[in-house]
Formats: sequence, structure tokens, C-alpha cells
Amino acid sequence: MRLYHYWYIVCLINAWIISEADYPERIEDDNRDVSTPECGEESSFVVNKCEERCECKNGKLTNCHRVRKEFTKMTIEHRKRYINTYKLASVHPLFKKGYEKTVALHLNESDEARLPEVFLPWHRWYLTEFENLLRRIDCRVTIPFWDWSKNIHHWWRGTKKEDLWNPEDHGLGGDGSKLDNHCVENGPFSRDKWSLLDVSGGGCLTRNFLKRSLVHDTENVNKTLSLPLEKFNEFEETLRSDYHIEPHFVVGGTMNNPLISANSPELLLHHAFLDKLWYEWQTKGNEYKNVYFPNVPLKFHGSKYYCWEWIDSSNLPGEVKVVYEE
Ligand SMILES: [Cu+2]
Repeated sequence: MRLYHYWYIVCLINAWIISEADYPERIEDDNRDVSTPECGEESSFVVNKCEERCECKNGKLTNCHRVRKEFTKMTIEHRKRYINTYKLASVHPLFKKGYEKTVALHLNESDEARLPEVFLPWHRWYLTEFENLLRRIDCRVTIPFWDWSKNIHHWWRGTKKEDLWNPEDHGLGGDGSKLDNHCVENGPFSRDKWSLLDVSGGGCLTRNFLKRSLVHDTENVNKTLSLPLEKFNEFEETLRSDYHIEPHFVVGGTMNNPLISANSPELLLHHAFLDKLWYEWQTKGNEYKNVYFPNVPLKFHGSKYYCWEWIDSSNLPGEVKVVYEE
């Protein structure tokens, strides 16, 4: 058999494997539509086909923002869509490289990304990189956030339909099994349905819930958000230390291992909440939006970006605009 016959057969087999696999039906380019004719009244808001929130100006949709939502308030359909897209990115031959590369950004993150100078902008960049990847598969997808402060006494619950840890295909599954090295055994990320990347050591996703109440409730979060401008350092430190560490710690397992936590699906949801808190602080005024980071001269480790490029959520690199919905 000639070499080109061999490659032809390999390609055919690959094409068959890709088409037969159990993948969601929608794979598309990020083709945001900015000239949909359904533009209503001038200055009204319209949702485009990528489910971005756009403004009508001169009969055209402009200023389109991705909308990130609280996971437990999303519809079942939207939650499934997010989970399917995330899983697809992690296994599909067309996207797996991108998934590995993005996860590796966090895995290779030196301790630098945890410094006060870069923690918030670095993670905003990381979330956007991940979201960009997911939106290459389905442009309607945004990264949800997990507001753990709303349910501090039962944060680990998975029995209600809306719960984050629900074991059906619209939840992240629950605690790991005590009998089996804390491997997650239910939900879309259970050991029989999904595994960690080789760079993360492979094997099952693990969790080891520490079922005790979280320290920071909504009241505490609101108090932090209401800190005055001069207390930015306190605000930043509360997010980076207190709010950041506790959920990593109580979820345990993969999420609590800084070397591989980027491979746990819940990491994005937790960091999206931290980003939302910074976003909320920034909406208090221009001084709040631009405090501190414009003067940080640091570039992110292994990237072309500076901290100051990731300050304004309505004007991020790559023309990305993001809003958070309550
Ligand atoms: Cu983290």
C-alpha cells in the first residue's frame, strides 16, 4: 500500500470517529452578527444570535456584550449547553489542543499570578481566554459564576434542581467517593465520563468536600464591596486571600491542588465570581475602575499582555465586552 493510501484511510477513519462521537450538534465559528435587521427602536437593547446584549444604533446592533450569569439561576438548557461545550472542548480533536493550552496557562502560572499586582487582571485574562475557546464551539456560551456567598450553610448541596453540585447533566456532580480516592462518581464529570488531562496527571476528577459553613456570606461580601476607594488594598486582599482560598479549600481534591486545580471545571465558576466582584467594585465610578492597575508595569508571565489591558470589562483585548448579570 502506498503512503498516500495509508493517510487517506487514516483520515477517513478520523472523520468517521469525529462524526460518530457523541458531540453536541453545534460547532461554529465566532460569527457575531452586528447587522441583524431585527434592530428595534434607537438605543433599545437587543439580544443577537450569539446571545450577546447589544444596543441599537442607526439600525445596527453595536456595543455587544457577553453576559455572564449565576449558574444556579441559569435555565437547565443553558447549563447543559455550558457543560457540553466545556466537555467538548476538553476532548474534541479540533479543540483539545486549545483546551490543553489554556489549562496550561494556569498550570504553568508561576506564583506571580497570585501576587496582588496581577491576581485580578491575570485571572480576567484567563477567564476570557477560556471563554473565547468555548465560543469557538458555540458562540452563545459564556462562563457562569458561582456565588457561594448566597448559600454558605449548604454550599455543598446537590439535591435541588438548581444546585451547582446536582448529579444530573445540568450540574457539576457532587462530592468524591470516600471509598475510591475521592473520585467523583456522579454527574457529567464522573470517572466513567471524563478524566483529567495527562499534564494534570490524568485519572479522575477528585473532590473532598469539607462540609462546614463558609465564613463569608452576602452581608460580608457587600461590606467588602462598599469599602471606599482608599481601601482598595484591603478590597483586593480580601478577594485574593479570603474569598479566593476558602472555596478551593472546602471543595478539596483537584480544586485544592494548585498544580492541577485549573483542570477542575468548578475553578472557572469560582474565579468568574471573584472577577464579578472586582467588576462590581469598578462600576462604582471611574476612579474605582482605574485604581492601582494602570500603574502596574508588569507583563503577564509568558504572554504579551500588561495588567492595564484587562481593567475595563467593556473594552478588553480582542474587542471583548463582558457584563455580569445578577
Ligand atoms: Cu484559584
